[in-house]
Amino acid sequence: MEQITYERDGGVGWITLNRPDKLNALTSVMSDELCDVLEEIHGDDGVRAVVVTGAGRGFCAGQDLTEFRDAYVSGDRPDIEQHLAETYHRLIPLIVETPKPVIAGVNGVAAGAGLSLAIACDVRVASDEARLTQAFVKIGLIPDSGGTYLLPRVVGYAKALELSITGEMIDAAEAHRIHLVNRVVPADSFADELRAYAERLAAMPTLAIAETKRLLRQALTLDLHDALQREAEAQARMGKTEDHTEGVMAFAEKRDPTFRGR
Ligand code: LHQ
Repeated sequence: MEQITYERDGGVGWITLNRPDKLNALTSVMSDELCDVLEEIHGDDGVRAVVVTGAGRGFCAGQDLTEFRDAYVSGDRPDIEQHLAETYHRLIPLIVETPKPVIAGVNGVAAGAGLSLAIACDVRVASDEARLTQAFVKIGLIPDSGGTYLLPRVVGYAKALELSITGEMIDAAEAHRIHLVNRVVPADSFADELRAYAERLAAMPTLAIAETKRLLRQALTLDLHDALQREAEAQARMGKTEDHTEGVMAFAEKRDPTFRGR
């Protein structure tokens, strides 16, 4: 792969956006590589948690604007709808809908589609040097790549609207205050804290996590009675897993459980 790296370490799959000189701005190549690796991870039972992070000082500065600038300079108007369909409309659902927990390791600035990428992940662990912006409006665009759908679900409608129409850059502390990131850690211990968090999730019962992701997502559009019914059906399945028996036995025997995803 040219623009990302992928490495499996124990139960954690590490995806690193790797264009540090351009703050990991997203190109079509990078998007394709991300999709390919996410599809590979989907079929790899050994991967129990996934991390997406950035090389260098940025997490992801959004769409690589040089691709568009070059076209505009030469008088072209690229088909943005087609571009979105071929890139982010493949990428974002692959992250949201994967049964595995996905952690965004927000090591530095996240802008535009880079912020959408972070909020498509299930959890955001940020360095205290990270900055976040819905940059789209600053170049006359609307929040794409899931930006209108995901951000209000994470921070609420009013804050999502404000961030989207101002393009305001916020620091990690403010992002934490509005629940845009789940935790903030000092830059010099970021790598260790991110690893510890990912390993902790990878040791959890993967079937229960997969069902929880699916149920929470579905419940956003269900009424209470339908949600209760889906919970009951899923809980019946979970009650038959080895992981559930192991959890109960470990509790009774006052030891740590070992979950196997069965
Ligand atoms: C970049 C980028 C970048 C290329 C930094 N591209 N090189 C969908 C469909 C169609 C069209 C467009 O977009 C979309 C979705 C979107 O994502 S729209 C939003 C696109 N992103 C932005 O508008 C953010 C643009 N970047 C910035 O505002 C700043 O770079 C931020 C605030 C992210 C960081 O600022 P600084 O820390 O001051 O870094 P810098 O600006 O000096 O950037 C470092 C280098 O990275 C620099 O390259 P150079 O060769 O001059 O050292 C930048 O040109 C490059 N870079 N973002 N998106």
